[in-house]
Amino acid sequence: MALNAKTISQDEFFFGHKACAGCGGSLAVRAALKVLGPHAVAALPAGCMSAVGFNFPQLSFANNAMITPFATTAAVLSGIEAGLRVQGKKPDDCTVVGFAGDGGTADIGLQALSGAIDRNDDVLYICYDNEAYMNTGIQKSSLTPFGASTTTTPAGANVHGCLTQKKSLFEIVAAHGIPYAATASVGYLSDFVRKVERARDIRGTRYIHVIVPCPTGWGCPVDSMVDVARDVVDCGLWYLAEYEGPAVSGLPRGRFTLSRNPKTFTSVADYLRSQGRFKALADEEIAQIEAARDETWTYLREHWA
Ligand SMILES: Cc1ncc(C[n+]2csc(CCOP(=O)(O)OP(=O)(O)O)c2C)c(N)n1
Ligand code: SF4
Ligand SMILES: [Mg+2]
Repeated sequence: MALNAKTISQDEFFFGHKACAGCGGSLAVRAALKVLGPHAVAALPAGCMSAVGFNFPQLSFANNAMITPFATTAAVLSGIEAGLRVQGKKPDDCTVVGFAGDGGTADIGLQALSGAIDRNDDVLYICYDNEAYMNTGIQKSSLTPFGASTTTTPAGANVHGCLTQKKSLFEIVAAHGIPYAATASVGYLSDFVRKVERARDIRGTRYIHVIVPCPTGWGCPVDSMVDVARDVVDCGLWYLAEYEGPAVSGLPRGRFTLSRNPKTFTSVADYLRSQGRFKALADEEIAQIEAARDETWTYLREHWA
């Protein structure tokens, strides 16, 4: 059954945590666990969601949940899945799920994730992407976008923030031929919930990459988090898509599909100007970001629409 705002569980599985007001990451974890239910087993590496969720003796998960070393989310998921299988637990009732940040996924945890996909371990990996190492004070990761000011890419007179481009992690994961992968945003929560539900019901490795604004690190008002999470999609700097690998699509190289293909985009400048982390960007740099968006979408519309 397709879940929606009316039919999703009223039970809470992630509550009483210490996340900042307006934290997008905590909304992603909360919504995903409502879909996965009380028997899901969660693993979280070092990062904001483990820091705010495990404050002994006040633990914020109703599910079984544990913290992993920073690099090992996917390897720990593989181990939990093997243990549950030996105990005769059914994967349909007992999703093994990881919630790891962008740093924990795209940087230090990438080889463990790649290994799990290679073995096609029966686990769901959710990367909550707040575009920097937030828990340790806003350092750049390989998912920090061009132009964002962080403490390791500070905006100054000559350099206006991060000089590198955001890594295309969704495509990197898909290139493994994973059964299912998707991108999402907490600004389009029903789309995210649908993708978690879909991933729950597919066997083998599944990956969801969800954009989660962080008011503290992005420099946006706490009550605009959901709007910012919609804006990044509406202005075309983030796209909502799915990949079905050979096992699901029946096609040798799998299939990409756009979940949303807007006819027109909202203003990139308005999106960037709504956040303190981009405030040093010059008009020419914003034009450069917009041109890159157009180039990306020309490809997406040609190949994924
Ligand atoms: C091996 C190792 N290196 C560094 C750290 C310090 N550390 C803890 S959380 C964190 C930031 C995590 O960033 P991200 O994965 O993006 O999650 P976020 O904090 O943004 O939620 C770092 C660097 C650690 N715990 N272990
Ligand atoms: S710093 Fe950002 S990601 Fe971390 S708890 Fe606060 S709002 Fe959430
Ligand atoms: Mg992060």
